[in-house]
Amino acid sequence: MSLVSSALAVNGTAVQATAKSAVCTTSTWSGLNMRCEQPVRSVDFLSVEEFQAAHLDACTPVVVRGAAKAWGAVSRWTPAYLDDAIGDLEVPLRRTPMNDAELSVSAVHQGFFPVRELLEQCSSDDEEEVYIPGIAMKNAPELIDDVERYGFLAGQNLRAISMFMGRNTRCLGHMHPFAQAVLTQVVGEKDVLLFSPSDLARVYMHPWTSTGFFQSRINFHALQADRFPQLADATPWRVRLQPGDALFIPVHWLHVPVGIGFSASVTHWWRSSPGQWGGLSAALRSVFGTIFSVVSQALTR
Ligand SMILES: O=C(O)CCC(=O)C(=O)O
Repeated sequence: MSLVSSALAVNGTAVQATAKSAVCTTSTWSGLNMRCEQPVRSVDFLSVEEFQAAHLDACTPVVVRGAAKAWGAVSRWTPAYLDDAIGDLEVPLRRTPMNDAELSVSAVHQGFFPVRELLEQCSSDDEEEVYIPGIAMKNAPELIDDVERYGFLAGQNLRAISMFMGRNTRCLGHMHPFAQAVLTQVVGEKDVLLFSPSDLARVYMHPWTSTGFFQSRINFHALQADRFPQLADATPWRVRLQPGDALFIPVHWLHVPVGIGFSASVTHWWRSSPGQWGGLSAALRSVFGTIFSVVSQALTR
């Protein structure tokens, strides 16, 4: 069927990568200076203790290859299965304008549509982006048994699970002000570009006095590098996720996920503790940006 074949399609920039390769070999972010790129550490197993010491407390990402390969979601989440389960659910649609150098949520938000309609769009012959960001899994109870909990997260007080799906998805560059996250690739492949908290000053964040304080202004998907000269001094980290791979995205790390062809992912969330934060500047931005956003949203209501 056409939905399934679109699940196997790759965009023009993608090439094959083996399940073991931690660094992408694509030009997904062409125009980005990758001279000083860092690979994300890639492991086949992670104990609770090692996760805590080497990644959570050290505020450093890691990818656990095949961590979710036994999940029902990985074997069952075809477009037809998702349509049966949550086809009627109304969800937001995002699309990244490719001729704008700068992005904000208002530039990408396209309104709300039933999942069924968006899955149908994913099956069309073109390669246009169809991005369904962050469906709370509490709104998709039909799918929750397909998702499991990781052993290395034992002891973390998991707060929520979200799912992201679509075709050729292009997420805005953003960091989580307070949350720790594990992004699991369920269907298809996803490239993720990351920048550490020490690079936040070089990735052109929206002002902290705006509701987009946790987002970058840069359109990484159509990068006009000459508009953002300080980006050349930042160190990009990249990883390509295959179905079943789990990526730990530490608090305050800017990340830019790109789904290749049809893809679906799941994110587990929990609260960070201040000892795990990514430095003073990221902490101040998170605290004061959140206060500013809450107050300004309350005043405009
Ligand atoms: O996979 C995506 O498109 C977005 C995921 C994400 O940003 C996250 O899990 O924090």
